[in-house]
Amino acid sequence: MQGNADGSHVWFDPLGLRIEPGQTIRWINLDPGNSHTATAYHPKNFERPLRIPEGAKPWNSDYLLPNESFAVTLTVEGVYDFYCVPHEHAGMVGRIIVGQPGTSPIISSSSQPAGSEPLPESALRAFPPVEEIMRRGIVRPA
Ligand SMILES: [Cu+2]
Repeated sequence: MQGNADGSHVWFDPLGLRIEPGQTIRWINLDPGNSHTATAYHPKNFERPLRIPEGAKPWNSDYLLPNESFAVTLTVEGVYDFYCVPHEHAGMVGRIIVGQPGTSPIISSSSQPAGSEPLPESALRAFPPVEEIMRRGIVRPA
């Protein structure tokens, strides 16, 4: 988690990452001036659309102060999209692929659960393409 000095720009770095099943991801807030979250898109997190594999456990780091960190171990294969609660509209989102992308909700473009708040355009634009993550393994912000 990163941000510039006046807080006008915030981001995840890397914003796309490919891992093997069973590996652990750790987010560290390296932004000295802001709190951030790493929150899975899942109905259990504020009734957001499902954008992690069926059967995978959602996570929500809650607010991390500077230098705090949060980790999850991901075992179910597929594509996981996550966001920062206060900065989703600033496009602060990220994507992890565990193993093969398979038939994840974002791939099969299943319909939105009723009552869920759709993603803002700024967030949708920020996800690196699945093919790019598969090809490069890691995608850093431009
Ligand atoms: Cu943030």
